[in-house]
Amino acid sequence: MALLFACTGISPEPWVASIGAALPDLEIRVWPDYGDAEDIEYALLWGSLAAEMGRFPSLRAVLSFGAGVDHILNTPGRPQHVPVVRLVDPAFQAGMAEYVLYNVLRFHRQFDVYEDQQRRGLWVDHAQRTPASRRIGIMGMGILGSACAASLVALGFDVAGWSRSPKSIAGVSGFHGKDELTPFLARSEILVCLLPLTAETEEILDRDAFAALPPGGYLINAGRGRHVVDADLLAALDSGQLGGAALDVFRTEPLPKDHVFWTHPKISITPHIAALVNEESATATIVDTIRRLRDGRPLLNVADPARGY
Ligand code: NDP
Ligand code: OXD
Repeated sequence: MALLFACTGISPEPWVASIGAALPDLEIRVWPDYGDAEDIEYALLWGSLAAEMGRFPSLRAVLSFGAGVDHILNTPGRPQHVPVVRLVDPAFQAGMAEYVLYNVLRFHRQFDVYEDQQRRGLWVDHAQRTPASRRIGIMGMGILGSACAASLVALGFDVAGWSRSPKSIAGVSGFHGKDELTPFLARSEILVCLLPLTAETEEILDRDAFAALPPGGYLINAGRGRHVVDADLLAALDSGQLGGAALDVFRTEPLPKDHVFWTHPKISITPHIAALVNEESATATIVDTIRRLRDGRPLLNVADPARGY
């Protein structure tokens, strides 16, 4: 039986080497050279190949190569009976916390304004607020959102989180469900999106959401590009309702060269790098999942297709 590496845009060699070193008896095949389809028992998947998984009759689990599983669950034609396992790489939490802290501090301390002033040769200072007076809102209080919240609380920020179910997290004001979205947004001067992409969260960051934020608020989006209605974001930035946006994820990735986001003065862009997979820790997680399947032990971090994440 074999593992299929089916991750588009990711070089297979290091992963075949590291997983192979930990599981020397596991045969690893690389898409599209999967050989006899009946041999494929596990698939490591990233990108647009979820519908192809239907051709493997012995498939026991699909392992997402990312924390997000929208690329699998939202694909019609994927084998519905096969469990989908999220990649919960411990390195993601640290990486995402760094990305969020960097961007929160950039907006909080107005470094975006000072960068612009430098370009214009302006020597002007602006009032400095305390972290305790700055209200940060995190949409999505899961593994990544709660790690970011803890880092922001440690710096003294006034942090709130919004999730589907109620949460009680030290130092974080909890909001949950649709009814509490507007009051949550109304107190979020810097809004961080770390939601999974589901039918309920797609295009959640629209005109109404931006209008609900305090005027001059900021958006940091490291969830998915499809959380945002791009035209509404541009309108909110251009009207001044939003003071700036840091975007790591986009509807189309790579972001097309002629996309207006690239040159917008209030948008900063990173190429889906907020939290990158770490080869060592991600390999350990992938290997653990395969060992659990082999030993008949319960799987961890299985996505729930009904919830969509
Ligand atoms: P989790 O599944 O651990 O957490 C998801 C959170 O979102 C939970 O708190 C959940 O609520 C909440 N949520 C889901 N649906 C809703 C809803 N309809 N209304 C309110 N809250 C909702 O995910 P992770 O923290 O591991 O990852 C989050 C996302 O981050 C990924 O799906 C991916 O899109 C993105 N990501 C981006 C990366 C990057 O580099 N840019 C890297 C890794 C991930 P509840 O707690 O009640 O279930
Ligand atoms: C993601 C990831 O889900 O990079 O975005 O893991």
